[in-house]
Amino acid sequence: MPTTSDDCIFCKIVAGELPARIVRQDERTIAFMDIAPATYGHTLVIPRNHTRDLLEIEPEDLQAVAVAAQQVAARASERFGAAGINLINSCGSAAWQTVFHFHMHVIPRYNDDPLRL
Ligand code: DGP
Repeated sequence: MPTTSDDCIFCKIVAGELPARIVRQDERTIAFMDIAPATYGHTLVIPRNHTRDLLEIEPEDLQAVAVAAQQVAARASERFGAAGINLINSCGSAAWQTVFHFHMHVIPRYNDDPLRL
C-alpha cells in the first residue's frame, strides 16, 4: 500500500478517487495528463507514495519516476511527433511548486511552439 496524505489531490488520483487520464502505471509510479497542459501531451509522473518534494522523495521512487518519465517522453516523441522534451520538477513554493506531492512534468516541445519557460 502506498503512503498517502488525506488532503492531497494526487493521492486521490493514485487511489482512484479523483478522475485522471492515466497513460502509464507501474508498481511505484503513475503518469497522467496534466489538467492544464502547457503543450499538447503534457504529462505528470508521480510516485504512488505520498512525498512532498525532491528533497524528501526516496531514491527508489525517484529512480522509478525518472525511468517512467523517459518512457513517457519516448512515447510523446513517437506518437505526437514532439521535436523535443522538457523534464521539469519544481521543488518548493519559491520554485513555483503548487501541488505538494512530488511530480515530474514531461512537456513535449514542438518546433515553434509558443511556450517560454
Ligand atoms: P506544479 O506547479 O509544478 O506543482 O505543477 C502542478 C501541476 O498539477 C499543474 O501543471 C496542474 C496540475 N494539476 C493540478 N491539479 C490537477 C488535477 O486535479 N488533475 C490533473 N490531472 N492535474 C492537476
